[in-house]
Amino acid sequence: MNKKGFIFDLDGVIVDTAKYHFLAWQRLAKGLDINFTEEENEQLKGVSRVRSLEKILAWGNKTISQELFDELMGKKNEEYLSFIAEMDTNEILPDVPRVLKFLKEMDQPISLGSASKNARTILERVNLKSSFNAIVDGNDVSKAKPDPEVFLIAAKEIDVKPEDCIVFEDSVAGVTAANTANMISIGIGSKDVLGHANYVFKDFTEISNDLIKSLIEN
Ligand code: B16
Ligand code: MG
Repeated sequence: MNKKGFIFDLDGVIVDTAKYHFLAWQRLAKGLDINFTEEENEQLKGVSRVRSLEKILAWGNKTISQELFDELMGKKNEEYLSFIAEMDTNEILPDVPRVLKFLKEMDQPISLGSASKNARTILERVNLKSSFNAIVDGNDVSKAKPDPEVFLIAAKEIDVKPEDCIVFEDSVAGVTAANTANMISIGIGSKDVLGHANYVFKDFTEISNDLIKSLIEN
Protein backbone atom coordinates (compact mmCIF):
# COMPACT_ATOMS: atom_id res chain seq x y z
CA MET A 1 0.00 0.00 0.00
CA ASN A 2 1.26 3.47 -0.94
CA LYS A 3 1.85 6.01 1.83
CA LYS A 4 0.54 9.52 1.42
CA GLY A 5 0.43 12.27 4.01
CA PHE A 6 -3.02 13.65 4.76
CA ILE A 7 -2.94 17.16 6.21
CA PHE A 8 -6.08 18.69 7.66
CA ASP A 9 -6.71 22.34 8.33
CA LEU A 10 -8.84 22.78 11.48
CA ASP A 11 -11.21 25.77 11.41
CA GLY A 12 -13.81 25.25 8.69
CA VAL A 13 -12.57 21.75 7.80
CA ILE A 14 -12.84 19.63 10.96
CA VAL A 15 -15.06 21.95 12.98
CA ASP A 16 -17.07 25.02 12.07
CA THR A 17 -15.17 27.40 14.31
CA ALA A 18 -14.96 29.81 11.36
CA LYS A 19 -18.38 31.09 12.45
CA TYR A 20 -17.05 31.86 15.95
CA HIS A 21 -14.04 33.74 14.55
CA PHE A 22 -16.46 35.75 12.38
CA LEU A 23 -18.76 36.58 15.31
CA ALA A 24 -15.90 37.62 17.57
CA TRP A 25 -14.19 39.77 14.91
CA GLN A 26 -17.46 41.35 13.84
CA ARG A 27 -18.35 42.41 17.38
CA LEU A 28 -14.90 43.83 17.91
CA ALA A 29 -15.01 45.71 14.59
CA LYS A 30 -18.42 47.17 15.42
CA GLY A 31 -16.90 48.65 18.57
CA LEU A 32 -14.44 50.46 16.31
CA ASP A 33 -17.18 51.56 13.91
CA ILE A 34 -16.00 49.22 11.21
CA ASN A 35 -18.38 46.97 9.31
CA PHE A 36 -17.28 44.10 7.15
CA THR A 37 -19.19 41.67 5.00
CA GLU A 38 -19.18 37.88 4.88
CA GLU A 39 -17.37 38.17 1.59
CA GLU A 40 -14.58 40.21 3.20
CA ASN A 41 -14.55 37.66 6.01
CA GLU A 42 -13.33 35.02 3.50
CA GLN A 43 -10.05 36.95 3.49
CA LEU A 44 -9.70 36.38 7.25
CA LYS A 45 -10.02 32.60 7.01
CA GLY A 46 -6.75 30.77 7.56
CA VAL A 47 -5.03 34.08 8.27
CA SER A 48 -3.25 34.65 11.61
CA ARG A 49 -4.82 36.64 14.44
CA VAL A 50 -2.41 39.57 14.00
CA ARG A 51 -2.91 39.71 10.24
CA SER A 52 -6.72 39.50 10.68
CA LEU A 53 -6.81 42.57 12.90
CA GLU A 54 -4.47 44.45 10.54
CA LYS A 55 -6.86 43.72 7.66
CA ILE A 56 -9.95 44.82 9.60
CA LEU A 57 -8.26 48.09 10.60
CA ALA A 58 -7.24 48.69 6.98
CA TRP A 59 -10.85 48.13 5.81
CA GLY A 60 -11.96 50.79 8.29
CA ASN A 61 -9.05 53.12 7.49
CA LYS A 62 -8.04 53.13 11.17
CA THR A 63 -4.65 53.39 12.78
CA ILE A 64 -4.31 52.53 16.47
CA SER A 65 -1.50 52.36 19.01
CA GLN A 66 0.39 49.09 19.55
CA GLU A 67 -1.02 49.01 23.07
CA LEU A 68 -4.62 49.11 21.86
CA PHE A 69 -3.81 46.62 19.12
CA ASP A 70 -2.57 44.10 21.69
CA GLU A 71 -5.55 44.78 23.94
CA LEU A 72 -8.01 44.15 21.08
CA MET A 73 -6.26 40.92 20.11
CA GLY A 74 -6.62 39.72 23.69
CA LYS A 75 -10.28 40.73 23.77
CA LYS A 76 -11.07 38.93 20.54
CA ASN A 77 -9.39 35.77 21.74
CA GLU A 78 -11.22 35.88 25.06
CA GLU A 79 -14.55 36.05 23.32
CA TYR A 80 -13.52 33.32 20.87
CA LEU A 81 -12.45 31.08 23.76
CA SER A 82 -15.81 31.56 25.43
CA PHE A 83 -17.44 30.04 22.33
CA ILE A 84 -14.87 27.23 22.26
CA ALA A 85 -15.57 26.38 25.89
CA GLU A 86 -19.11 25.37 24.90
CA MET A 87 -18.02 23.07 22.07
CA ASP A 88 -18.46 19.31 22.05
CA THR A 89 -18.29 16.42 19.56
CA ASN A 90 -21.56 17.55 17.93
CA GLU A 91 -19.61 20.35 16.29
CA ILE A 92 -17.41 18.03 14.26
CA LEU A 93 -18.32 18.60 10.62
CA PRO A 94 -20.22 15.84 8.75
CA ASP A 95 -18.26 12.70 7.81
CA VAL A 96 -14.94 13.94 9.23
CA PRO A 97 -14.82 10.99 11.71
CA ARG A 98 -15.54 8.52 8.87
CA VAL A 99 -12.66 9.90 6.78
CA LEU A 100 -10.23 9.94 9.73
CA LYS A 101 -11.19 6.35 10.60
CA PHE A 102 -10.76 5.18 7.00
CA LEU A 103 -7.32 6.81 6.72
CA LYS A 104 -6.28 5.05 9.91
CA GLU A 105 -7.51 1.71 8.56
CA MET A 106 -5.51 2.40 5.40
CA ASP A 107 -2.47 3.07 7.59
CA GLN A 108 -2.00 6.61 6.23
CA PRO A 109 -0.26 9.24 8.38
CA ILE A 110 -2.41 12.22 9.38
CA SER A 111 -1.23 15.71 10.35
CA LEU A 112 -2.98 18.87 11.45
CA GLY A 113 -1.86 22.10 9.73
CA SER A 114 -3.71 24.99 11.32
CA ALA A 115 -2.98 28.70 11.73
CA SER A 116 -4.80 28.73 15.06
CA LYS A 117 -2.99 29.06 18.36
CA ASN A 118 -6.05 27.44 19.94
CA ALA A 119 -5.92 24.29 17.80
CA ARG A 120 -4.90 21.87 20.55
CA THR A 121 -7.63 23.16 22.89
CA ILE A 122 -10.25 22.72 20.17
CA LEU A 123 -9.12 19.19 19.29
CA GLU A 124 -9.32 18.25 22.95
CA ARG A 125 -12.83 19.69 23.24
CA VAL A 126 -14.08 17.60 20.33
CA ASN A 127 -12.09 14.53 21.36
CA LEU A 128 -10.04 14.23 18.18
CA LYS A 129 -6.52 14.86 19.40
CA SER A 130 -5.53 11.20 19.28
CA SER A 131 -6.61 10.91 15.62
CA PHE A 132 -3.52 12.87 14.54
CA ASN A 133 0.02 11.57 14.17
CA ALA A 134 1.29 15.16 14.29
CA ILE A 135 -0.18 18.53 15.21
CA VAL A 136 1.28 21.72 13.75
CA ASP A 137 -0.46 24.98 14.61
CA GLY A 138 -0.02 28.73 14.97
CA ASN A 139 2.38 28.22 17.87
CA ASP A 140 4.82 26.28 15.70
CA VAL A 141 5.26 28.62 12.74
CA SER A 142 6.83 32.00 12.10
CA LYS A 143 5.08 32.66 8.78
CA ALA A 144 1.32 32.53 8.39
CA LYS A 145 -0.68 31.07 5.47
CA PRO A 146 -0.49 31.76 2.47
CA ASP A 147 3.14 30.96 3.30
CA PRO A 148 3.52 27.15 3.01
CA GLU A 149 5.55 26.81 6.25
CA VAL A 150 2.77 25.21 8.34
CA PHE A 151 2.15 22.47 5.76
CA LEU A 152 5.85 21.84 5.11
CA ILE A 153 6.42 21.28 8.84
CA ALA A 154 3.26 19.13 9.02
CA ALA A 155 4.66 16.93 6.21
CA LYS A 156 8.08 16.70 7.82
CA GLU A 157 6.59 15.63 11.15
CA ILE A 158 4.97 12.60 9.52
CA ASP A 159 8.00 11.99 7.32
CA VAL A 160 6.22 12.32 3.97
CA LYS A 161 7.55 14.31 0.99
CA PRO A 162 5.49 17.44 0.17
CA GLU A 163 4.53 16.11 -3.29
CA ASP A 164 3.01 13.05 -1.60
CA CYS A 165 0.80 15.15 0.67
CA ILE A 166 -2.88 15.95 0.30
CA VAL A 167 -4.22 19.03 2.08
CA PHE A 168 -7.85 19.67 3.07
CA GLU A 169 -8.47 23.44 3.33
CA ASP A 170 -11.43 25.82 3.50
CA SER A 171 -9.57 29.10 3.01
CA VAL A 172 -8.19 30.99 0.04
CA ALA A 173 -4.89 31.57 1.87
CA GLY A 174 -4.64 27.90 2.88
CA VAL A 175 -5.22 26.55 -0.64
CA THR A 176 -2.53 28.92 -1.91
CA ALA A 177 -0.19 27.67 0.85
CA ALA A 178 -0.81 24.03 -0.12
CA ASN A 179 -0.27 24.76 -3.84
CA THR A 180 2.95 26.64 -3.08
CA ALA A 181 4.13 23.68 -0.97
CA ASN A 182 3.66 21.50 -4.09
CA MET A 183 0.94 19.43 -2.42
CA ILE A 184 -2.46 18.31 -3.75
CA SER A 185 -5.01 20.83 -2.49
CA ILE A 186 -8.57 19.82 -1.74
CA GLY A 187 -10.85 22.78 -1.12
CA ILE A 188 -13.71 22.29 1.32
CA GLY A 189 -16.40 24.84 0.50
CA SER A 190 -17.47 26.67 -2.61
CA LYS A 191 -15.87 26.50 -6.06
CA ASP A 192 -16.44 30.24 -6.47
CA VAL A 193 -14.11 30.94 -3.56
CA LEU A 194 -11.65 28.03 -3.84
CA GLY A 195 -11.29 27.76 -7.61
CA HIS A 196 -7.48 27.57 -7.33
CA ALA A 197 -7.63 24.20 -5.50
CA ASN A 198 -6.94 20.93 -7.36
CA TYR A 199 -10.36 19.64 -6.27
CA VAL A 200 -13.26 21.30 -4.44
CA PHE A 201 -15.99 19.56 -2.45
CA LYS A 202 -18.83 21.07 -0.46
CA ASP A 203 -17.91 18.95 2.55
CA PHE A 204 -16.62 15.47 3.45
CA THR A 205 -19.96 13.81 2.62
CA GLU A 206 -18.88 14.27 -1.01
CA ILE A 207 -15.52 12.55 -0.40
CA SER A 208 -16.08 8.80 -0.57
CA ASN A 209 -13.73 6.12 0.73
CA ASP A 210 -13.17 5.08 -2.89
CA LEU A 211 -12.02 8.59 -3.74
CA ILE A 212 -9.60 8.52 -0.82
CA LYS A 213 -8.34 5.14 -1.99
CA SER A 214 -7.65 6.58 -5.44
CA LEU A 215 -5.75 9.49 -3.86
CA ILE A 216 -3.62 6.98 -1.97
CA GLU A 217 -2.97 4.87 -5.06
CA ASN A 218 -2.11 7.68 -7.48
P1 B16 B 1 -6.36 31.93 16.55
P2 B16 B 1 -7.18 27.38 10.46
C1 B16 B 1 -7.26 29.88 11.42
O1 B16 B 1 -7.37 28.50 11.60
C2 B16 B 1 -8.59 30.55 11.17
O2 B16 B 1 -9.13 30.12 9.93
C3 B16 B 1 -8.43 32.05 11.14
O3 B16 B 1 -9.67 32.68 10.92
C4 B16 B 1 -7.81 32.51 12.48
O4 B16 B 1 -7.58 33.90 12.48
C5 B16 B 1 -6.48 31.77 12.67
O5 B16 B 1 -6.71 30.38 12.64
C6 B16 B 1 -5.82 32.13 13.97
O6 B16 B 1 -6.59 31.61 15.00
O7 B16 B 1 -6.82 33.32 16.80
O8 B16 B 1 -7.20 30.88 17.23
O9 B16 B 1 -4.88 31.73 16.81
O10 B16 B 1 -8.31 27.57 9.50
O11 B16 B 1 -5.81 27.58 9.86
O12 B16 B 1 -7.30 26.08 11.24
MG1 MG C 1 -9.59 26.92 7.92
